[in-house]
Amino acid sequence: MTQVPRGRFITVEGQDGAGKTTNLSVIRDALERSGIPIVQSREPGGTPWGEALRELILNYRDTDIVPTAELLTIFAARAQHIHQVIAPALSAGKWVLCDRFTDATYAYQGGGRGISLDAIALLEHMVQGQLQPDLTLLFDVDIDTGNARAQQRSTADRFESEQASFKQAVRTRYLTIAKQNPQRVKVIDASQPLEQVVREVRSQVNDFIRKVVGE
Ligand code: T5A
Repeated sequence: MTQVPRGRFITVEGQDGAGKTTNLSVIRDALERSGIPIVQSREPGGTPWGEALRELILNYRDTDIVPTAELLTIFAARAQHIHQVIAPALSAGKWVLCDRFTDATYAYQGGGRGISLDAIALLEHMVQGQLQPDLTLLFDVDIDTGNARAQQRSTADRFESEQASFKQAVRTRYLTIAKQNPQRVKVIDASQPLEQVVREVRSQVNDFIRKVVGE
């Protein structure tokens, strides 16, 4: 019987400026060296409609956006992203590498905005069904270092403009998620020099590839 291929789903997470985007190319390179076909994407976004929503989510500033509206918009973009990009790629045996996914919703909308975990879990179930990342690299860095790095790079979006207490709550929630899901979520100490971070990222990804190939 022909074996139906099943891709794997890898996500990167962390506070703003932790170094996720910088390390995506390292992960991509490790996968490509192993001959793994990949699709790279990001959230919010990943589809033309989702990218339009991303612009609203990150940069719309004319009025206060209520947390529930923000949450629903993020899951709207995610529903389209899963339907149009993630699920078809995984079914075709490709690996999906995504810059943020639902852990970010638990961290930012749950930890940061204070929305209940039950409300997020309800939408997660509705939009994703059983779909979960197979591996998540969480780039963890203290708030001041994250702020300084994010400022180097671009003007602040709605989340980067938040108070230190919001950012601390985001970080705390991420670390809680990692503690609760030690098999899936690997914490990278992103305060280290970039060369050391890159070494750890390569090592985590190569371990994961070996594990999958050995299954
Ligand atoms: N969001 C998202 C939600 O609220 N809910 C959700 O459900 C989802 C999916 C998305 C925003 O949306 C929110 C969270 C986010 O605020 P984003 O583009 O993912 O926006 O957000 P950022 O975290 O801001 O992503 P960035 O690409 O801007 O930051 P990165 O990727 O963490 O950092 P990076 O790699 O760009 O690095 C920043 C700078 O630091 C340097 C880099 O060279 C760069 O200049 N750097 C280092 N310097 C020294 N040592 C190291 N180890 C370094 N690593 C990187």
